[in-house]
Amino acid sequence: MMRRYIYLAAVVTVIVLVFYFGSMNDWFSINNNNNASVDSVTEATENRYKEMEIREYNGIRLDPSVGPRDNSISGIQQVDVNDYQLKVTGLVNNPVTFSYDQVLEKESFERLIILYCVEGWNARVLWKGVRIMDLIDDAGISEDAKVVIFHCADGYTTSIPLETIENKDMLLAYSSNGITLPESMGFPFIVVAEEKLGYKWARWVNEIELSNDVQYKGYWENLGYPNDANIGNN
Ligand SMILES: Nc1nc2c(c(=O)[nH]1)N[C@H]1C(S)=C(S)[C@@H](COP(=O)(O)O)O[C@H]1N2
Ligand SMILES: [Mo]
Repeated sequence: MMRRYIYLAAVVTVIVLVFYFGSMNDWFSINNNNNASVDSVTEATENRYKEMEIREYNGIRLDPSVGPRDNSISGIQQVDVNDYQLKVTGLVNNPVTFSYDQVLEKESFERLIILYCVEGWNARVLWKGVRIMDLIDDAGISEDAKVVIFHCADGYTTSIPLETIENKDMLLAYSSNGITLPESMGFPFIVVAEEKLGYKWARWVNEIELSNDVQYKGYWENLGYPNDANIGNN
């Protein structure tokens, strides 16, 4: 009888030990996995920097201008600058069309601005571009224009009140972190929608339309995202 109890106790002890060390092992491997994924994220971030892209500005670290993954509605667009045109249309006195070079001839401005995406990532990037107002002024604004609708090569649209563009002196950028704007970031042009969520940062812009439709909803706005898109509202 006694032998049977000893045998049972031994079996139970072995089972307990197996579970104990087994779970410890799991615990270690979970930790190791965590370390591994932290490392691979860092490496992935590292890999996102393009050759020649500057990584620091006035002692402030810059993020890679290409985001962690592409969520564009129709993938990355390839725009040929040789037959590219940027149009200013709608409620203007005389619609104008700029070539890529004509946009680059305008006075340029450089600004360090963070892009916040609703998906939770952000990127601090040094942008260089022209004032959107300088492009619009060439067309002459009609008195009833209230909103600027940006149209893009992939059919994406988004809008920003004219007043906001004026007050913030918003830029249309052709360069990020010292290099030509990468294709994935909207080459040739991206709207630097300072203090607005990522979906206002129209990429591959090919038309700037002035409108009085203050209710206008772009692609993501139409799917329920707030039209003001202020950072912190989300
Ligand atoms: N033309 C165009 N511009 C666009 C988008 C798009 O799909 N098409 N996506 C917007 C969104 S939601 C964000 S967060 C930023 C950055 O897009 P990414 O997250 O795909 O890099 O670009 C914005 N501009
Ligand atoms: Mo986004």
